[in-house]
Amino acid sequence: MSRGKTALVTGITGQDGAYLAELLLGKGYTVHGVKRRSSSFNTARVDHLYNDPHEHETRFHMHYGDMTDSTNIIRLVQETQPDEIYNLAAQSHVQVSFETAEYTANADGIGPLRLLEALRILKREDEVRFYQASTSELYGKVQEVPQSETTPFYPRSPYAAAKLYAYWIAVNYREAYGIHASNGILFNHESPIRGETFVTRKITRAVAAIELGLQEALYLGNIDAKRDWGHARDYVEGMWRIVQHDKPDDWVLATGETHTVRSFVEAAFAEVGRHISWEGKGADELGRDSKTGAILVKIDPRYYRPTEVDLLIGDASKARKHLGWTPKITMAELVQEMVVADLDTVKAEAGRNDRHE
Ligand code: NDP
Ligand code: GDR
Repeated sequence: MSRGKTALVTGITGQDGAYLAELLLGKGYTVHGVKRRSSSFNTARVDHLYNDPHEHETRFHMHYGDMTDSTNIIRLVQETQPDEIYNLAAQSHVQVSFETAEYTANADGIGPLRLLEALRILKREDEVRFYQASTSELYGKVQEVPQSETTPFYPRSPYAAAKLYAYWIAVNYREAYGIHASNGILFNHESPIRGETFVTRKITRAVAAIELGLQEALYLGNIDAKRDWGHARDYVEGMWRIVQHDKPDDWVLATGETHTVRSFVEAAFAEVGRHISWEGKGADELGRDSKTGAILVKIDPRYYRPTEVDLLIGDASKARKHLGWTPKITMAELVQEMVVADLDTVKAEAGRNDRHE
């Protein structure tokens, strides 16, 4: 167990930030998380870390910050004196990046540059290890499968283009200034605390709401897209291993399995005992409950993306060999955990709404 290290984690209020904070606190780290000022509460995923009656409270600190604010970033690095920086902050929604392309470039592309420059300005290039949250979206248009560290990139969204800059600036600062900067090229990873507009969570929430009689149907875009889905808990363990590795490098973390959005839908409904039968094509396709005939899934072309990433399947053999990392949670276990959690969450929300009526 590594004791006494200090980590600065941007994006602490997001899915990965919460799992990573938990992991690092468990390993004895002091964790400084960066959160954005928001007009409503945005710390739900990490609130339990404050409330831990044991020692977490004194080793978990939150600071206001934003990836678009250079002076703030320099000050945070100076004040927290981290041994390790995990840059997880990003406008991380691919479809939203088509609407907010310039902001996404600023936060996701120039943001990491600001952190790396802070290390130079503060003359901490030799003392701090840097993790950049890179992504399988870099592969974009299919060049080869499975995708590995040597597969060429072909970004298909403003998000992926911004992350491409971040990837290469991390590589460049490693080569130019000797910074221990590593990229984790992570394939999709999900959990019960996944953001509600990503497709897996949108599906599991809808399955719960339909099962509880609170929603009629689920509207989706391209259900033929294929993704390599793992569990966030496994992937934050991989991030930590990447940073502990002596040599800074670039690493794929993936399960090596791919599934369509359609099959995720089927698996999620199966958790509540419903079987989906499909009919029609393209935007007219429907998913029916094969017992009752009720239409449970409809296509809404508004969720189609201007350019899509059709197929992701990762080859994580380098991480397996050199980091000893393998994902432990299967997709079936992931789907089950998410549906069970959403049945509870949606029920609790409905109860609260009833009391307010
Ligand atoms: P989330 O969207 O759940 O979390 C993103 C975090 O970044 C949130 O804490 C958010 O704050 C914060 N953030 C957004 N914009 C800014 C900004 N301008 N300044 C400071 N903080 C900001 O993402 P995940 O946890 O799923 O992903 C973590 C990282 O990994 C992201 O960089 C993502 O792009 C990348 N990634 C994710 C994968 C996945 O499958 N989950 C796969 C590969 C890469 P707030 O809560 O206030 O919105
Ligand atoms: P992705 O995740 O774009 O892979 O990026 P998302 O869950 O948003 O989409 C996965 C696939 O599902 C299709 N899809 C829909 N997606 C959403 N969000 N909503 C829908 O209604 C819907 N219907 C079909 C999409 O078209 C897509 O093909 C995630 C993010 O976490 C990124 O930050 C990260 O870098 C990558 O994973 C790896």
